[in-house]
Amino acid sequence: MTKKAFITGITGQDGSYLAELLLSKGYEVHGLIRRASTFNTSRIDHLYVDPHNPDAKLFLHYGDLSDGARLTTLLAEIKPDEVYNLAAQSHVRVSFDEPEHTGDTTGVGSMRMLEAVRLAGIDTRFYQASSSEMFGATPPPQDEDTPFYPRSPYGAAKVYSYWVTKNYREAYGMFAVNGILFNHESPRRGETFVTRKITRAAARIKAGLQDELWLGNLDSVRDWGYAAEYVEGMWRMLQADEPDDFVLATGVGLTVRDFLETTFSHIGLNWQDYVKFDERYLRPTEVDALIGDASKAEQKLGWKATVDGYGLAKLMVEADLESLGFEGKPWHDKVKLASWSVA
Ligand code: NDP
Ligand code: GDR
Repeated sequence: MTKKAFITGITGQDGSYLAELLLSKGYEVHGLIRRASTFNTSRIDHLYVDPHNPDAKLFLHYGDLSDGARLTTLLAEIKPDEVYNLAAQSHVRVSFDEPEHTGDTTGVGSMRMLEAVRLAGIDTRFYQASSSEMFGATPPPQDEDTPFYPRSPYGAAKVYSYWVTKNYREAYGMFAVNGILFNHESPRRGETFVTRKITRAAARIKAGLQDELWLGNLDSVRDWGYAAEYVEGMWRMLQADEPDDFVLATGVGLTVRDFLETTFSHIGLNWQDYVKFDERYLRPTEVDALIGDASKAEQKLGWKATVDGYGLAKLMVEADLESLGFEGKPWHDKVKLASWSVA
């Protein structure tokens, strides 16, 4: 029997890698997509097969985490074996500008998904995209037993989602798990997150297209891993015998400055010649240091990261350099442009 998966956030960084992984495992994949006035499928266009084709395995459906009735109807129709709730307003700095929207999407949106599973009366396994931002001010190393102390509307919304996921597990016996993932990046990372902002700018500087890079706090420490490896961990959490919560991390911490230094020196540049400070990129409250301990995932799921922040900086700047002819679509070398039929 072909397994069916439903992914919210399929157009995002993680959603695109997860869709690839599940398709490669023979799943039929259904994704939730927001209606927008411009195409927002660039990260998954390379997976496109015309849905009229009998070999099509990937299907998109309009919907939004703010619309609980739609989520319930969709899940009742599709009856997925696995649900991955990856959709969120995922930018921490933006969550200070849009706290209410972030609470509604990143927090209450998860509850709407859980409630949709319950109301649809389907037997499905549920993955919640929880975050190391929940640990916030609690110092590293952080693992599954570390207390939460969120430092942003985003972090607080993720704490709500974490607990409501756990509550549905305990209250309704649902196979519902939290993957507590530390920062993970890739050439598909959104351009306003610091790693991609740095690697993209470095490549453009090297190519003579840009001559400065404005950044905020360079002292914060992050544990950056590779997104393509982290979606494998998500999948493994849903294949376990019992529902449980897991940290995924590399265990290696770098400052933003370290990431800058690694990126620029890898392509023969000196970052001090280009980087300028802009206080607009500071957060009202910062998360100073996140370094994860993923021993539980290694022991129980056999999952271990192999790429750390130093490796990522090199991999990402090389990808950005390669893609300069394809501004904004760096992973598009093998892509056929598609026009999705989602209605
Ligand atoms: P992205 O920002 O790349 O993708 C977010 C996705 O959510 C997009 O597909 C976006 O759609 C969708 N989305 C946003 N709002 C809504 C909404 N109201 N209804 C439906 N869909 C919506 O995030 P990532 O792929 O990096 O992260 C995936 C998840 O994991 C997020 O929940 C994030 O908070 C969490 N996380 C991420 C980490 C990381 O380091 N990447 C670490 C820990 C947790 P659209 O394309 O239309 O904008
Ligand atoms: P983060 O990622 O907040 O950790 O959340 P981000 O890349 O935005 O920031 C990391 C660190 O870099 C500092 N920084 C800057 N950040 C941005 N975006 N832009 C800048 O110009 C800049 N200058 C310095 C920040 O202050 C911060 O300390 C990510 C998201 O993917 C979340 O969804 C996810 O939950 C967490 O990772 C784990």
